[in-house]
Amino acid sequence: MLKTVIFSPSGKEVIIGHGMPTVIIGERINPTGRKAFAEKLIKGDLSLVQEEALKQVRAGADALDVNVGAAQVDEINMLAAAVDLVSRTVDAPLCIDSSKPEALEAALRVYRGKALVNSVTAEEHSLSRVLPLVKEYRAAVIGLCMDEDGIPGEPGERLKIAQKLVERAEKEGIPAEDIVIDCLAMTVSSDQQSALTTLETMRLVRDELGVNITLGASNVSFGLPDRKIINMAFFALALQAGLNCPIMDPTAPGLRRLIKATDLLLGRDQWAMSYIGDVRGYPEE
Ligand code: THG
Repeated sequence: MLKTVIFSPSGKEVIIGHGMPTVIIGERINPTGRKAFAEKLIKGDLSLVQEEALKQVRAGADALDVNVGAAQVDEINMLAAAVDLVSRTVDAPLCIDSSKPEALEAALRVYRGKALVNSVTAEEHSLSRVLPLVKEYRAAVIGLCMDEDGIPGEPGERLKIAQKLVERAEKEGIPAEDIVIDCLAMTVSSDQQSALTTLETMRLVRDELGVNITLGASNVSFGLPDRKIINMAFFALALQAGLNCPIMDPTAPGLRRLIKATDLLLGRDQWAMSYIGDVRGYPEE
């Protein structure tokens, strides 16, 4: 099993690995679905970015996803500015999240730690543009299980895409330990088999490739009432299936504690140190 090491500019490391405690990547620096957040970014106001960075680290995030993508936002300048501000505000490694390679590059240029680049797909235009950046800036990268034909419905087909991502990265000089695979969660409101497909894909990717696994897991409950209980049930299943660095909301009530409890039950928490530390650190929850 492979270990992915990312670190902040001060050198604070976060290690992602199967059998190890789950790494929480905070998702809240993201204007998606948040009008006020997007409006501030359009004006060049990064106050909410800074606020969300502090709030999430205090809530137990191990790393932070930074995404400033929204209509009318100058993403090339704003992503670099946000990455710089967040890394001066909190001591946690960053996951740099943009669909625009130019924005990823500008942000990687200012970042002095080892980042996780979010993301590359198995589409040729993405592989050929993003992998050289990951190599040049000595980053790690999230590979999405999708290609020119979209996202396959079969776990075996998604595994083939993950294999291709690892092979292409290795050809580019990026070791498999620096590839984190996103098996992609879709909502169960439109297809009730979709969560099972994601779970089965994660098992295959872990057992066949040994690489680390992320997921934007809250996608699973879109369009349904009482989303938090669906997210929590899915998390417990997903952690057993191989998810080890979810992109999630660390401030969601109960979710971080559920992850610590599940890690303990899955033998990922030696002497229950992480679970007990969590209860001591957050006695109110
Ligand atoms: N995989 C990878 N990266 C990703 C995703 C993924 N990055 C983006 C996204 N998916 C994960 N991040 C978010 C961020 C916000 C929300 C969901 C996923 C979200 N926001 C609320 C909304 O839209 O209603 C608003 C939050 C609030 O105000 O509290 O749901 O899958 N690799």
